[in-house]
Amino acid sequence: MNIELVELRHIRISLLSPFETSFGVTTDRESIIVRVVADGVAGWGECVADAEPGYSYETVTTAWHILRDFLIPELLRAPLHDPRDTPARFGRVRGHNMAKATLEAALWDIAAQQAGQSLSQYLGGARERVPVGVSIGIQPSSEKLAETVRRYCAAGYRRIKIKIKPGRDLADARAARHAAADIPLMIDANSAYTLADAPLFEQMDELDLLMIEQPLNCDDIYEHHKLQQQLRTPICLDESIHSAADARFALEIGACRIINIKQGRVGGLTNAIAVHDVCRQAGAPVWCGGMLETGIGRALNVALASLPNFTLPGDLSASNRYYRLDLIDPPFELNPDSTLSVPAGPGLGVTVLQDRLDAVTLRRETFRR
Ligand code: OSB
Ligand code: MG
Repeated sequence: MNIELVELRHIRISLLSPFETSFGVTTDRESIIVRVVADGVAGWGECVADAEPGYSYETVTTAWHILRDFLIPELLRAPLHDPRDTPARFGRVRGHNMAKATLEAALWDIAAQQAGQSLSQYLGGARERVPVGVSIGIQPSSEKLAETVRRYCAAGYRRIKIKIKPGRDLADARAARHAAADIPLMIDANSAYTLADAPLFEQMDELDLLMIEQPLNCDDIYEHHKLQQQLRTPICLDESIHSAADARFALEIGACRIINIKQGRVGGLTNAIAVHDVCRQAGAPVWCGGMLETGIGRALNVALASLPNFTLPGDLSASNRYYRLDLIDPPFELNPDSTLSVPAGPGLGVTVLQDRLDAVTLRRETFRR
């Protein structure tokens, strides 16, 4: 691949409703959309870093800096044979996984198009529809939460995740359990607790949850092992896992039984596949996490989630769960069996709507070889 051009856009797009987690509230999603042209073929990528460093230390501003000053010059320096070579190519930049993943995403889109395949086919995907659920932010009250849970169940989502934070956690989990009745339910704490909260999670054990996602701090893999020993409910790690080595370590010491894979968090699709493979060998299921992506990032996630060990429903909801007007055509729609269809066209298999993208773009910078 001879990379000719890279274009960055800082975008801001309003969510249909605010999304609250233990680390903050998002009303407008800001991110970076990248377009790469190589050998005359254009590929797209979306950066999952947010405007604020609540989930990760990376932000739109740090990612822009790392992309502009280090990663893009490195990419334009010489041709690249395979998107799988990207992590090694970026090896001299420590961390900044979300910035790295952005460019790698566009390179995968290009490579799949050049091979005349959908990204899912190109990756060795095993299914045409991927099971999905919905991630519900913290609501104003437990009653409002129950109402929201019922609304999403009625819309056809057959796996519900609720966000929790210290305070109303147990009441919220109970209200959601009651509202979701016979639907698989899980909670996501986004690192808001410590081992001293083990008694709270022991009470959660009685709610028959599918899993408890990232209860403790992102650096606390060891502490998660202590908590997992005290619980029947599987722990799933999200923020703690930045590489295949992290995944292997966490599974070997029993810090979790499930891993949430986000390609942005682990530094791109190549590393995401490596995490998938480590988990598969260890007999641990994985699922595809989400970061409130637009359809551009979602199309990549859906292709990733078509790999064989993604046996649990992902945080990959329909376009209309997030945005009034998605940036792609066709938008993602929920199938009656609580799945999203994997796009079958070449590459990402979706068309980026230029006028909508222009309408949400705050700034833009182009780089040429
Ligand atoms: O922890 O999984 C998370 C969104 C932003 C940041 C972190 C998380 C989330 C979600 C939303 O849970 C998942 C989605 O995109 O639907
Ligand atoms: Mg999470």
